[in-house]
Amino acid sequence: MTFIADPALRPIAHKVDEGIPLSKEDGLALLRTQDLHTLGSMAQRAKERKSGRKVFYVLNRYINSTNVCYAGCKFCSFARGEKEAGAVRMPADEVLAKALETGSNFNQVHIVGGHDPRQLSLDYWLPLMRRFKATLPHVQLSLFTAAEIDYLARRHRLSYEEILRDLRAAGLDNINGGGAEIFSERFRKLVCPNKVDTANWLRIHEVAHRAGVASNATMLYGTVETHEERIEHMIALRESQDCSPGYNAFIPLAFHPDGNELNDCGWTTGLDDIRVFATARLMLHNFDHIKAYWMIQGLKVCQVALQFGADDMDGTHGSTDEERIYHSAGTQSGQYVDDREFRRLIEEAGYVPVRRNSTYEEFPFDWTPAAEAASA
Ligand code: V47
Repeated sequence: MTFIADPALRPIAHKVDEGIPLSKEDGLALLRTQDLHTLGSMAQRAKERKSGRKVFYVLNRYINSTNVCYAGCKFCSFARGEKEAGAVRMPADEVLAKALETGSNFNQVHIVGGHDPRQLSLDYWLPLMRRFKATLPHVQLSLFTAAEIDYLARRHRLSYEEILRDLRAAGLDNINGGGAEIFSERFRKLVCPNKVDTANWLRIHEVAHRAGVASNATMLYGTVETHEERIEHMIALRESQDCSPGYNAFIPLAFHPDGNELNDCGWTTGLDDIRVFATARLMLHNFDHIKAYWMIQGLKVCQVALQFGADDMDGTHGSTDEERIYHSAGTQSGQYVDDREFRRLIEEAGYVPVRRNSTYEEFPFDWTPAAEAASA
């Protein structure tokens, strides 16, 4: 390591080189440093130890199957009451038809929705998941967040073990990382009191991992959380990964303020975004991937994040009008990015683009299910 301007980062650089887990105080120093050169180079070295020169993306189809939700989270601009203007609730046939519009050359369907008393039920999801697997067997199902699984379990009076066993048997490959918000009871009481609590969020992911379902984890930052709470959130995830491995990626979610009750918090800044990516890469030594999700921080910040520890840009999304969580909250990102654009951005950042699925199996760029079937 060359010259380190911020003296607070010197002992951290040593720990990173020796593979020693970072403490809460280290995390705070990383989040607050002005020495972005050192921060970036430490995070980049940590990234390269995990994934070398690779940066991942997935050809996928993204769908919000329902925005009907009564959880009442204050950061949310997406939720609607079922009779409210703008409520969208897709019948199962429509969800499958939307995925099929994408053709067959994709490797993941990513679906999240609200706590919708009509749609969020096993009677809706289990048959739909089986139809997906019968029609598109090469497409991995990345469905629900832990908040939705908690809702399903309570609704059907099943334990997390039972519900995850049923979802796995119907084809669930991966649980999305949402619903985590910030793992602080102070924060949750203020911002999302009706959502699954921290202990149960973590337990659902741990039970899922033991049932053979992989998962992601997120952190919503830029509202009323403190720096300490951000770092405690990362440490809770690190401990959960140690106790029950199965998290693939950590995804920092920058707050979007349009049209929700936390509007006064405003937008995150580019520097805060970059510090969060790098800090996450360094704190979460037992997570293989840090995802810079282009729709959330924007393609430009996400490309820079590749030099600050991120090694994944998420997916193409495969549609022109589907995403509503971030589009109802003011994102300036579009709805679709093609794989050539991912490759251009990744190569310009000095890395090698790699096509993946939800569980990070790798595919050649020109992989198609038809070509695979022909070569089998
Ligand atoms: O939990 C909602 C967030 C999450 C806002 O696993 C907001 O790859 C910012 O699960 N500003 C749901 N964030 C989305 C989700 C997700 C997102 C990206 C990647 C993955 C993955 C999963 O969306 C919620 C909440 O934290 N969210 N509203 C908002 N205004």
